[in-house]
Amino acid sequence: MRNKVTTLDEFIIQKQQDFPFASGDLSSLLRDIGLAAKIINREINKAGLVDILGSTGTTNVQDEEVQKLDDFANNQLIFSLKAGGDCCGIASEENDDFVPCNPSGKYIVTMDPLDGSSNIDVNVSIGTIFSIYRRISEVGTGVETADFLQKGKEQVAAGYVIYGSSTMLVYSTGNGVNGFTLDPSIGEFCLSHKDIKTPENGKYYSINQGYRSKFSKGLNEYLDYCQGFSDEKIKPLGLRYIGSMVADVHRNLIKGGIFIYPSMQGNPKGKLRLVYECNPLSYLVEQAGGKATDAKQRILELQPTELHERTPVYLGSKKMVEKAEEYINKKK
Ligand code: P6P
Repeated sequence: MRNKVTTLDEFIIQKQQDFPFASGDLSSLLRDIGLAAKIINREINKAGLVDILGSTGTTNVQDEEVQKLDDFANNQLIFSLKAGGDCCGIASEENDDFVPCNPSGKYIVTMDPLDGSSNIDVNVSIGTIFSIYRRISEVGTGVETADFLQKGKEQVAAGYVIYGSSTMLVYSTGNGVNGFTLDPSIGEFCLSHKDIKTPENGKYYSINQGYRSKFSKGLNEYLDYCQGFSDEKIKPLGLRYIGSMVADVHRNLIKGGIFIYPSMQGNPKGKLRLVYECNPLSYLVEQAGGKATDAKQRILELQPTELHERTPVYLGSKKMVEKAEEYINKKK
């Protein structure tokens, strides 16, 4: 007899019963995202077969070439969230400004609709990242910029979808992290990774070492430590860097490890965006028992000042982040 399968929708409804006074709007919003993810997954899986690979020939606010699947994912998520009616506004990596939705909605969403898009054409895992906050502006009025610039610790939910060897949706509403694997035979995300806890130590570190000449002295000393060259003489760690944040963070979340995109010469704030990449993934990592900082401050405590701002990020196994901070902040 097969074990009972718990679908994402069933799980969300079960969890909602833990909050008897919940109106169900957040549950409904999460289901809207799950639906969009299934439709995006379908397009990604046939990307090699139809003309949706490649670039649209346009660039986004990051001055990055917009891939056709980026556009499709962005439009699908916006459509699904607008149709659901629980969201009053969306901030997306693909849109210069936020997208107003239903003024009666109680929540806002920030998202990177398809992170790692440079990997789309070469069949490497990519991901969708999302964050949900209660709006701070008055329900019934137009959403405002301040709604999107809340500190990450105000998130009521966050998650990602990884389109990899299998497609998974991993999310938290503040009571732990759960992972759901898409079963294409029934078109449902099914609970497969209950209550994910990230190991407090790990054997992988993820960073683009191609930029070492631009890193600080302390960070390079940490990398020497990782490779077994320091006086601490540790067993060298494995370098795993896919160049797709969701894929690197997902592996490290499950197996243990640290993901770093640091400040560097020419890019003091690094590359990754605070509002719709680092905040949601930091929320999840903390919910799974890990740590997320900019080498000095907790990511979730940073005060955003504009939608597309960037931040250095060190996130993953708690003891690994602390070790990296020790090297980077060592008194010269
Ligand atoms: P680099 C993908 O473009 C992305 O935004 C993240 O998914 C990834 O971790 C990072 O950039 C890779 O950047 O500079 O190492 O190619």
